[in-house]
Amino acid sequence: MTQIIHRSCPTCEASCGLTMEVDRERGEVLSVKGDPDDVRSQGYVCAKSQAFHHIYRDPERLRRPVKRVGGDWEEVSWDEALDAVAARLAAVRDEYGKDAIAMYYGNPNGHNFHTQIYTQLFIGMLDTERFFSAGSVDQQPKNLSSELLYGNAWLFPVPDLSRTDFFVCMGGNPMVSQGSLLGAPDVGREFAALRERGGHMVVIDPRRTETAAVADQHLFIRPGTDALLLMAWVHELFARQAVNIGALADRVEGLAALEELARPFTPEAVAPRTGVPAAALRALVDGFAGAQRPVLYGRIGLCTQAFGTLASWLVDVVNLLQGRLDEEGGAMFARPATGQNESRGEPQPLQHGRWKSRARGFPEYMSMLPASCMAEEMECTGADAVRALITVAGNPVLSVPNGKRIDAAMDNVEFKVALDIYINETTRHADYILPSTTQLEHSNYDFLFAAFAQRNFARYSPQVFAPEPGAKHQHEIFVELLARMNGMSASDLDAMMLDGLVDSVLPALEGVGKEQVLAASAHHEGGERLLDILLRVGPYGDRFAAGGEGLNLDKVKAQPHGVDLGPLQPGVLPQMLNTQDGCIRLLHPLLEADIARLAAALDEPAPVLVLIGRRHIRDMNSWLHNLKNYARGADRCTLYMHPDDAAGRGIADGDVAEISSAVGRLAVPVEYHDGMMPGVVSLPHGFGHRYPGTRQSTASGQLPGVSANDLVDDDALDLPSGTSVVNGVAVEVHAQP
Ligand SMILES: Nc1nc2c(c(=O)[nH]1)N[C@H]1C(S)=C(S)[C@@H](COP(=O)(O)OP(=O)(O)OC[C@H]3O[C@@H](n4cnc5c(=O)[nH]c(N)nc54)[C@H](O)[C@@H]3O)O[C@H]1N2
Ligand SMILES: Nc1nc2c(c(=O)[nH]1)N[C@H]1C(S)=C(S)[C@@H](COP(=O)(O)OP(=O)(O)OC[C@H]3O[C@@H](n4cnc5c(=O)[nH]c(N)nc54)[C@H](O)[C@@H]3O)O[C@H]1N2
Ligand code: SF4
Ligand SMILES: [Mo]
Repeated sequence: MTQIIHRSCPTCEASCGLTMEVDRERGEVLSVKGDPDDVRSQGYVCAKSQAFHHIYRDPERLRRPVKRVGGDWEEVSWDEALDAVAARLAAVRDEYGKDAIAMYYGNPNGHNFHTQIYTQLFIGMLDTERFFSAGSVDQQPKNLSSELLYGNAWLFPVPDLSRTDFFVCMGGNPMVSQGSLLGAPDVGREFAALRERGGHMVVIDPRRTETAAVADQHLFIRPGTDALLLMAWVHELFARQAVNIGALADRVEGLAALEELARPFTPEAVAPRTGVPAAALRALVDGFAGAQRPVLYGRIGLCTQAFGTLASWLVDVVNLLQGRLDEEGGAMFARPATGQNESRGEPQPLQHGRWKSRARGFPEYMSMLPASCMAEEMECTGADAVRALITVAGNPVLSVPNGKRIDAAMDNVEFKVALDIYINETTRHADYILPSTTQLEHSNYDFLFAAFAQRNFARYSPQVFAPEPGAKHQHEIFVELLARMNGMSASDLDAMMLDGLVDSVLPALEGVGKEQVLAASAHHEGGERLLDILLRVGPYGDRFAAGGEGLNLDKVKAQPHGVDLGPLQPGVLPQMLNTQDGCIRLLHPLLEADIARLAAALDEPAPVLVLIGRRHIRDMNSWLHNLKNYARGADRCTLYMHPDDAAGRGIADGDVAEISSAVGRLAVPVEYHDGMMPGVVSLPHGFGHRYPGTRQSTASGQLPGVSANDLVDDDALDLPSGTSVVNGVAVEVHAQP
């Protein structure tokens, strides 16, 4: 029998609403379409909306644990696999210490509510100093900037696209990525509406991107120089006496020191490095100042570069200095129903530098070491050796700089386990692979991305198909491993989670006791019970008042198209700030030290040719390539080159050329692209499905491509945050003989 189910797409941050026609008995998805009644996306979907049910169906996806036997794989029972893995991990920990276990955490974890809520438990109990994640090839500079400015590493200002009249986009390509840290289904519609109401849109990017194509103006910038451009913008604001903070003025500290630090960065001084003429920058500053509701937005191109933290921080500073932070049409703060953006009362000290990596002594940030340090840590020997590696929904061999070195270093590690659903470039090394259920087999809640969405909303997604008997959800795998490693029962650990959560919310619930919280949420199970509690304590919650107003999970579940909680509100930041004494301190020694490094960079010679990345609408990092409907079409793993750069090197359109960097060398087809800034070439990441022993025959057969990360130098880091520099990599390109 066919049934209609509404849920959100778990593939990217937009989290579009879907209408799925399914036959539950036969486990078949008959169609997936945009849900016209979804409170946010109103029917919009992109080409990847079909991805997750094809993943569910993919015959090469793992459904049961596998164990490596020589060069082959053998299916084993869950009990056998969990017992064996837990025993080995516990033995390593007991003999060599907790830091002999390394762990890498990948991006899909962020799209699964249950995994997210159990993550703290898993990471906390493993407690390894060798913890790496995709975050340090992504948003970690923004985390650091937010932690320094607002006291909450996950409190990100989002550009209020529906009300701005002047939108400046740097280092993001939302027309393809569908928006990141700005949560908007159908951003194309937002941009069209902006222009229809007479607004103006500027894109600053080393490539004339798909987003630049729908903007009023595009400015080329040399990769990695955004912090220089933005410091010059700040310089201009002080020089023009145009700093006007507005409502937050009383809370901002450090203006005089910032003015002093910005002094050397005049538009003329930075122009030779940025490639943006001083007059063009001044015109941009004029345009922004002359608009009613301007806003500046920066994304991954600003994070994963040499001055990622400074550039990310300066985006907020530029908005703040012009009164555009926490204001309508400016950079605003979402208020997710699960409460993670609310002030937590007690300011926490900055989590930075509490320990260092063994090999290069790089400081930890947010309990993590840079993913770019992973290979060298696995190369350590003796007392510092990594003896076991856990990867959780991640593919660092393709997604992390110098992936070939990671691939080789994995051979040094005696025991490896992957919590993953495919045998791919990374997991092929594992001794055991423990595959979780996939998205259709569990419920979901749009948790992380509601914290930086364009509108406040709450959205529950029901489970579509019952998992195969015995199959495990990711968080169950976490719990079962921890239980076995620590001689506890899984139910003890679940009880610990519930207890910890209830204790943490009680102080915010005057007059409500623990018993009441437990009784009122008792009809929900597992992670859903935790979700119910978070919703009820959150800013729209019913606060456990029976029959009262306010949200709880039952009410959210009753709204299959999502609950609209209204547009973002101005003036919410003071209640969200978590800094000492409630002030926004503009500067911090980490930033000041990096501004000195930035000043020194003004005089350094620039490489002749540099590499940047790009994304394609049908890709999602490295992991959708095994789906036939996304593997079709022309090769998209090509090197975009400006025709002059290519012709000058004797390379014709379509030729296979050799590209080399400090760490690697690849042969790749060149595609002429007059939208490239001269001196800049572009290659997408997530390809390179060429390793033996994987089980993704469509990926390796139909679009293997090459891995951009075989060219990216793992030595190069944004120093304050430890984020990989994947944009602005010095390369050479030669015609092949
Ligand atoms: N050069 C360059 N490198 C980059 C970037 C770039 O722009 N340029 N971007 C970076 C960014 S932003 C990111 S987020 C990272 C991504 O880096 P990663 O997260 O390491 O890589 P992915 O390719 O997303 O790998 C996802 C893995 O999760 C598995 N998986 C998918 N769904 C599930 C599931 O439901 N359960 C389990 N257990 N496993 C699952 C897949 O099989 C795959 O192995 O890449 C980064 N790397
Ligand atoms: N289709 C698709 N969508 C995705 C993903 C995907 O792989 N495919 N990945 C998802 C993930 S994990 C993330 S984190 C988001 C990322 O979302 P976005 O940040 O929008 O990602 P990109 O499309 O890589 O855009 C980065 C832009 O920065 C530019 N750039 C590179 N270097 C510089 C520089 O030095 N300065 C400036 N100003 N610009 C620079 C690039 O040319 C590119 O246009 O996308 C998500 N959405
Ligand atoms: S934009 Fe596409 S991939 Fe992203 S949530 Fe919407 S349908 Fe899914
Ligand atoms: Mo990402």
